[in-house]
Amino acid sequence: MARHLITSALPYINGIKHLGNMVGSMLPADVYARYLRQRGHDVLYICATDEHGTPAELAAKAAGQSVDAFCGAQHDAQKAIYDGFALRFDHFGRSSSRQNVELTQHFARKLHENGFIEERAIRQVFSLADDRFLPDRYIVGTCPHCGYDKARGDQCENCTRVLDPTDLIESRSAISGSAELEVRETTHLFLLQSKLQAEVEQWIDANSAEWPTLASSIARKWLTEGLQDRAITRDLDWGVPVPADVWPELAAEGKVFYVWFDAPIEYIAATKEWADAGGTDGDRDWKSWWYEAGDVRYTEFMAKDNVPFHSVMFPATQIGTREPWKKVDFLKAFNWLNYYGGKFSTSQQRGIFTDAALELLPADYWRYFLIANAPESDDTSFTWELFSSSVNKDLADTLGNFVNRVLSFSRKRFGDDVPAGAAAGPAEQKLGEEIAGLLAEYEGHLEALQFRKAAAALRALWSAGNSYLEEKAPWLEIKTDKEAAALTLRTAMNLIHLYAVVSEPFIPASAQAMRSAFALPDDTAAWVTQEEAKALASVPAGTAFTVPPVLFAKITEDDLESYRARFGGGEETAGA
Ligand code: B3M
Ligand code: ZN
Repeated sequence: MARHLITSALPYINGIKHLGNMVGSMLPADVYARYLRQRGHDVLYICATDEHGTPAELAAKAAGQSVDAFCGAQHDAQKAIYDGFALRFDHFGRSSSRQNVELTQHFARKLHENGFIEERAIRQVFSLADDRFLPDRYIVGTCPHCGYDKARGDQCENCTRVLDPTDLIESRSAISGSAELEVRETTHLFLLQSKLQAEVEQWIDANSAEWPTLASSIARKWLTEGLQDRAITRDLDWGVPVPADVWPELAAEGKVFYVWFDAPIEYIAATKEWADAGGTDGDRDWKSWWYEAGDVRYTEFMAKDNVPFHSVMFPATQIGTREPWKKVDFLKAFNWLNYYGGKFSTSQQRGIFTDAALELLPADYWRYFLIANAPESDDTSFTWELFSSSVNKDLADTLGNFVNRVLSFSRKRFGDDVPAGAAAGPAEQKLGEEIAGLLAEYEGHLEALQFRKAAAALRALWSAGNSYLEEKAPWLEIKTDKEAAALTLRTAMNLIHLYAVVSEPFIPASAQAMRSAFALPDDTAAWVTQEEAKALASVPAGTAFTVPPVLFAKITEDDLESYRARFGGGEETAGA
């Protein structure tokens, strides 16, 4: 059996993430990791905060903190939220770790030894007032094409034209607003990606056949346009320093690696962090997951804007080391989740942020909704109306109500133990066949990382229970044939147990509540086999049970109104 290595794109440190960030990376990765663990696979799910770069520096400055203190606090804040969402990382690391510094420098040394790094002098804008070089997007001015006065040095937001900072009229620093700018010469390290183009192309040809089209088409596009050599250092105080043994002058000038150079290396370094944190248990062999790891299947999760770095640039970096680093086997990419047709926006605080979401409702509501509506084949839109109808219909009515109705009715009529009743008949046999078929479908979609389809199959499993119950109508059976009613209830309770087991990847807390309704001391089942699905007899007659509190509360019209008022809704649909 293959070992499964799973990573989700590293959330950037500069603030709390919104639901769009969550659905495109960490949440589906967690669902997949949970599923594979339940199926008995050896799984390692790694994520971390991405902590370097100018935005981190500026956010720290805005918060009046040192970058170090800011990142520490923000890491903890993000981690607490992800715990709240029940994301079960094996390790949630930090790209500013010692391990990542060492490994990033190692990668750079190897690339240098193999002739893939070159020093080049470039001309860059320096701000006297800020006493620093400015990245292109921190230079603002008037667009020479359309006259927009807040155009950035890399692009004009208004007319979308790509710009060079020197194109701007009346340019000034976006940090201080100062117009005292001058162009200075500075030396940077360049990664010679052009020399790696052919090898990356070969690797893509051999490995991307089963990737989603969204991912492979982006990779192809970049390769067709041709890989450009790329500056991998920056003049910043915060980042992985250039190793002094190889580049003494640059190190003395305080150059650090560009955030996108060290961030993907953190996937590996975070695995080292995990191993180092494991003390003496000896099992945490980070290297076997990443180096000459032929038996490992590596799956990455990310939103589409991160695909170029993961499909082309990071593999180029790995290939250039001439070391046998594990490269991605399956790249699962997502489109955007929009908020009423416009963008979720961190800078404009538009949409729903993960901390606010958890204040409103338990994680399972969000987990289910987001995965069931994941933007897999297209962008999708969050609306409160869609959210509440999906929670009310699927979670409250179809699943929650079934669980509650069955258990309360049985307790009222037959007491605190699962009743025995008649032997299973044709209706139960038919139900078992149906459940087994739907379960196989569900498994197939999860294996194929088709999350919306998996959610639909799960919903169909829940619905099948409802249809069975309506058909058998134990509340009528009880009037004429107690044994028949007991059979129906026992079968329905077995469905509840099956739902608890197989729904866990989506709604872990509710699954736990459903499962612990039954006093089954030897209940270690991680998954349900086809035979077990057909038999629906894992919970035998005589098992004691309790009725759990209502699993999912319905979202009312009043709730809806207050959510809309608090978060803004349909009125601002322009694509801001
Ligand atoms: N931090 C994603 C972002 O901030 C970026 C991902 C890094 S993955 C190595 O958009
Ligand atoms: Zn313009």
